[in-house]
Amino acid sequence: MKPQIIRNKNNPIVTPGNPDWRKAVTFNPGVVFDNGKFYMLERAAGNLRPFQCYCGLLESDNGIDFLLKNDQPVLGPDDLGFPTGSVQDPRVVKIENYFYVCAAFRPYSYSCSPTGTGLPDYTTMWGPKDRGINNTRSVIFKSPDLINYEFIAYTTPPEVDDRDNVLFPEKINGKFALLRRPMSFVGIEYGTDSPGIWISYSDDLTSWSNPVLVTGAEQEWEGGKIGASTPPVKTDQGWLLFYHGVDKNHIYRLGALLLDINNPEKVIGRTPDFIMEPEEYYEKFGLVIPNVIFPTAAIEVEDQLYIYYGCCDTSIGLATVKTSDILNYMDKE
Ligand code: BMA
Repeated sequence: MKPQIIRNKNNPIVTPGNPDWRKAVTFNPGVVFDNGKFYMLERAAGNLRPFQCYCGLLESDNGIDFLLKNDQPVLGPDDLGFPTGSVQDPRVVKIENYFYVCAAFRPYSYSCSPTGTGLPDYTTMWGPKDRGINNTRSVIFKSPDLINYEFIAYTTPPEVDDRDNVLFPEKINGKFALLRRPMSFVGIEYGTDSPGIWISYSDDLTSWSNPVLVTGAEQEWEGGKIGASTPPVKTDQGWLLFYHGVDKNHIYRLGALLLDINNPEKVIGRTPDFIMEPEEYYEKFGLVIPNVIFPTAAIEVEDQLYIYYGCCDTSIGLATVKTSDILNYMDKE
C-alpha cells in the first residue's frame, strides 16, 4: 500500500514576507532538530528579476510554526565572493558538534520570468559581462550555531554541474559521505544513461573521492534524471533516502530508496512508484513554476517523519508519514 503522507493543515507553513530580501519567495529549506528546537534554513529571494537567493534562519518549538530568527540572511553569495550570485537549496546535518550545510551555488544569478507554460524562462543572466562559467557548483559550510559560517570547500570543479549534494548525518566507516548529482556523468564510461545519484567520501570534507554511482533513473515518473532530496535518515533496515524525479511534463515527484547501512553505494530497497506528487493548490501553482514539490529535509520525531518541502519555488510545506509505512512499501532486495 502506498504510504499515507499527510499534509499539515497549516500548509504552506512558511510563506514569503518581511524583510525585503525574502518578500518574493521562500522554499527548499534545510531543517535540523537540535536541543529541543527545529531550525530551518530557507532559500529566499526578494525579487525574481534578478532571482538572487539567500538563506534565512527560522526557529520553531513544534516543527510547524516557524519564526524568523535573524533580520539578515545568514548565508549568501557574498560569503563566496560572488555578490551577484545565488545560494540555493541548503541541506543541513549536525555531525558531532557542528552543523554542516551543503548548498547549490551559481556565481551569477539568472532573472526568472514565469511563462505560464510549465518552465520559467531563465535565459537572462544578471551581473558582470566578463563572467566565467555559470554552472551550478555545490559548496559545504560549517557552523557552530547556524548563524556564523566557515566556507569549507567546493565539492566540484566549475566545469561540472553538480547539485543535490547531501551529506549523511554521520560518518560511515570513519569517513564523511556525500550524495551528489554530477550532470555530465552519463554514458558507457559512467555506467549510466541518465544523470543519477552518486556518492563520494572524505576524511576532511575538502578532498573528495571520485564519485561512485548509487543509482540512475529507472521509472517513468523519474523522467530520466533523479537527485537526492533529503539527508538520509538512519533506520534499523538501512539509510532511508528521499529522492526526486521530474517527468516530461515538468511534474516533480518524490520516491524513496533504502541504502545499505555500512555500504551506502548499495541500493537495497526502492519504492515501486512515487510516493508524493503535487496535489494541493500551493503545490500546483506558485509565483515561479507550477507542479513542484521539492523536499530538502526529513526529521524523525518518534515514529513520524516530518518532510519539509518547497512548493513551486514559492513557499514551504510540511507533510508527515510513518517511517515504517515508507519502508513497508519498498521493493527490497
Ligand atoms: C531544480 C532545482 C530546484 C528547484 C526546481 C524547480 O532543478 O533548481 O532548486 O526547486 O528545479 O524549479
